[in-house]
Amino acid sequence: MGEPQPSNFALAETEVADPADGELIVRNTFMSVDPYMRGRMSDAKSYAAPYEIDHAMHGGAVGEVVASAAEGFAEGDTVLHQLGWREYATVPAKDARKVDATRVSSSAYLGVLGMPGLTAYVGLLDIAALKDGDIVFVSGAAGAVGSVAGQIAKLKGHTVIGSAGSPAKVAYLKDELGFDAAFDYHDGPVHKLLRAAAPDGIDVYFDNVGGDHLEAALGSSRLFGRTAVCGSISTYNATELPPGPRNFGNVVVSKRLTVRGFLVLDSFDRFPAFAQEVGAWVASGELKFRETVVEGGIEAAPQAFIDMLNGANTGKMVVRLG
Ligand code: NAP
Ligand code: FER
Repeated sequence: MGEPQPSNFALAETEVADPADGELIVRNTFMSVDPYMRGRMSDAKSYAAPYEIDHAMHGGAVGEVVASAAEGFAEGDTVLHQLGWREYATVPAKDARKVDATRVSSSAYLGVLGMPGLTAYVGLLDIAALKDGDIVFVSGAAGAVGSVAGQIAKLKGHTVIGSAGSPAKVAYLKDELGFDAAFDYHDGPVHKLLRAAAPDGIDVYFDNVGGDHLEAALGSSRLFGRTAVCGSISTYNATELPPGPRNFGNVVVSKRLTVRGFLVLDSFDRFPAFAQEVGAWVASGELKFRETVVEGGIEAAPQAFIDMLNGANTGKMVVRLG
């Protein structure tokens, strides 16, 4: 289908009934737009069922409980749940989690303190098995996942290289997030840009982008390097299969590389460790985060999603509702 178009979306109005036993009515205050939603707009075989035509889309959201028929939840509570893409949600209480919005904006639970942050944490520490001395390369480094992955690696004492899609993002990585080197992937062939930014090579590649980034990172990997394949956003709007990394067979064997894909849903048991470690860094200000907050309500959400896929965000993109 290529790039999503505004005409792929429709806005609908419906009545919100009183909550049944065990349900909450939540007025959503922020909804998330995420790359994985592009995958759910296609019926290609995947790990998750596609969105259904003429049904509401869904995804991460935070909001305020306005009516509760569930024990443990009261009006005024701030909750995180998975029924975004709507202003009011009828949420089974078992699918809602109370969050503390007194010290950070509730939107942080959609980004640095939520699914994207956990993805960075497990991808880097568990999947890539980060160890002392590793040189780390992160693509999509100014985004929600990448900005956390790169900073965790910095906080653990590593040399970190990042790539992103604009000079402003490169400056953000170097000047604000403390990356050792960063490049704009539009400035030339990625393998040359990476070679210049990481002349000694890399040990860990956190892949958010795929395509020529993956090929370049495998080419720059040192012996026993590890790649955590988190996503391949450069291919999500492709209308035909992209070419594989052409160097795959050669370099994976000769350099004994590990290339491992993962989904955050397999690692929810790591949430407590993540919340403690990353939560402390956020609280102390050692781990910084930016959000791109789109105003304009639910009407603005489709374009925000399209713009996120095209790089309009720095850090996590969310849409403010209500
Ligand atoms: P994000 O990075 O905040 O936003 C997407 C970014 O992708 C854009 O800002 C854009 O930044 C970049 N991009 C778009 N087209 C590109 C291209 N052709 N080449 C290079 N970069 C491109 O999104 P996110 O939520 O943090 O997700 C990042 C990646 O993690 C995605 O691949 C996503 O699918 C994946 N993910 C995986 C899991 C999992 O469980 N495996 C969970 C969450 C996310 P630029 O300006 O830099 O181009
Ligand atoms: C999840 C597993 C994976 C999830 C999101 C993803 C919302 C994202 C995958 C991707 O972007 O490729 O449970 O929850």
